[in-house]
Amino acid sequence: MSESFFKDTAKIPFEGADSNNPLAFRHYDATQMVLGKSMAEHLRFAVCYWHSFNSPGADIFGAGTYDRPWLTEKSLLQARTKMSGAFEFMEKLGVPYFCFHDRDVAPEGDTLKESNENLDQMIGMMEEEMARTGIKLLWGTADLFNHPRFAAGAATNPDPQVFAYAAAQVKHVLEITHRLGGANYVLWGGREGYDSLLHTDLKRETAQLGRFMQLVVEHKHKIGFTGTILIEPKPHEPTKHQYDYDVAAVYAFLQKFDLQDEIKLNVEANHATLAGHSFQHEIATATANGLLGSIDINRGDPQNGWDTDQFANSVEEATLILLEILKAGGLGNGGFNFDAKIRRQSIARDDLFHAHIGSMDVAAQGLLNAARIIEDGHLQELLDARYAGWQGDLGEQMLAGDLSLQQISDLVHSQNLNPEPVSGRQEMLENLLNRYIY
Ligand code: XUL
Ligand code: CO
Repeated sequence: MSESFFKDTAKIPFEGADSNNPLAFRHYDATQMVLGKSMAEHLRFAVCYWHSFNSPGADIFGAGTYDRPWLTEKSLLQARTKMSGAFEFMEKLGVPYFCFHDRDVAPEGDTLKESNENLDQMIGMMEEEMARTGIKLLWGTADLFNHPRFAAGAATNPDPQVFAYAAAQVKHVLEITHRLGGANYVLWGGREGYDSLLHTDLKRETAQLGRFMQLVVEHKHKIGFTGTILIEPKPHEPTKHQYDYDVAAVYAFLQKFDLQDEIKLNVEANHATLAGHSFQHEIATATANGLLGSIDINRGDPQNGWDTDQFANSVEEATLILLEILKAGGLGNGGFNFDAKIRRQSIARDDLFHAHIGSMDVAAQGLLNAARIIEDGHLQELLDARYAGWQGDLGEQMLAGDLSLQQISDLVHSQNLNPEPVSGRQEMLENLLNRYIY
């Protein structure tokens, strides 16, 4: 390994809730067992390459602010310095996984062939770093949104050559993800949407997107990749409207193209709130349909409406999402990817550590709280009691399709059914939830 970049920070220890050391975990103890699995196995944290190592800290009004010496030029030399910094960071943080786009790790060349050659060189180094540290790949993905050729979309571009170029790019990154033993492959519809319907054939573009997804799935099987293909819904930004709007829209899309058994979802917190949903809602909708694959953990800002991608810091939200995840039996192949960026003024090298430590602790608190809720079983008992009527003959027969609308109507009249309203008890339940949140 080359010269240390994060030399002032040592390996982050677990010190427990009483610790005053800001560079220690207070709740995330990788080896602590919770409901029969270690915290590390439940949470499967992944550091994201793009926000943490590729972003210079620029915003639309100003230049980069971060101390990232590997971003001064686009060269393989700098890509190597960046990669050793990235693995040093991940090793010191103690995360088991990472995620990357092709263009995060190697500079784009003048042709796709040249870009692939650059990438292959960096994947060689990545394999060595993965072997040295034991850190694994949660998912790989292709950047189909940065280059001007993708301004009008990748798969949904009006020019079939752009579709073909994007397909060739995804083929290569899917194969690399397979070679690295990646657990998943993510498709985020970066610019798969529109800015104006005046120049957009929506029907044609969504058909293009469906065919593109089918091609990816076909190739996955051809090469024997056993990871999961994931779509990451987002309602807008960068385009005015993205076709993968939210979990429900993607579910309909998957069914239309007969992909519901092939593709799952990577659900992101700030994308959920951009769509007018809570993160909990999006995860619950995904688990209800057997579609939860992985999550991108972050948060928006309640006072403004864009994708601020801040580090998650709400214990209550973490508790609610972990409750959904635990009830669904866990994330399986998925994990918690930090699709989050430190603020533009956070220019000290250790700010990256503080950001990740905080969110990892919050997720650990959420896990412990959710496990207590499940072990107590009280919330579940109240939920079961609310629907208990459906266990009776009437409920079962109606759902099983044994009764027609005529028969149901006859039954209501003959038995003189006159159901009484019952309290929903929302405030009592909210108070109960708060008793588990530490
Ligand atoms: C953008 C976003 C992406 C995907 C990967 O909002 O979330 O970083 O996670 O392409
Ligand atoms: Co994301």
